[in-house]
Amino acid sequence: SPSTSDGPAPTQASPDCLFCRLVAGEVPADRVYEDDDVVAFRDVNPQAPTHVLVIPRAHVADVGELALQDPALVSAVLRGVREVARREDAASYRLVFNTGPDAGQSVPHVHGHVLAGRSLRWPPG
Ligand code: DGP
Repeated sequence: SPSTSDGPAPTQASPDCLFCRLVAGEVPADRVYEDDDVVAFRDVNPQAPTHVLVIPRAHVADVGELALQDPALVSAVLRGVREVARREDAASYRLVFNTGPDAGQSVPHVHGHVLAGRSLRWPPG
């Protein structure tokens, strides 16, 4: 395996993972898009008029691990992001993958934040 992760294989749901439970329907979510590979749902604590999280159904800790373990799934996540932006009628949006605790990653299941619907400042806090 090219992975250095100690975590589970990317196709196995992790029973203690909040976002795996959300994918399984055990945690309610306001889904805006889903397909065979990804689920997109509104963030519970929105930071913009559009704030949607796009996640792979498979459990992978962060976007770097996803790139190592399943590059095609990175593309699937990005296509999901594009589809969310289209459905939200967002010509402009910001895509954020907080990675690691010092960057504010609080859920260790990779999630891209799609932020839109207001003017977004740079640099982010
Ligand atoms: P991060 O801090 O980058 O790991 O982002 C995690 C995001 O997940 C945070 O913005 C809040 C959101 N979140 C946490 N728990 C839930 C949940 O149960 N449902 C939904 N919809 N969002 C959640």
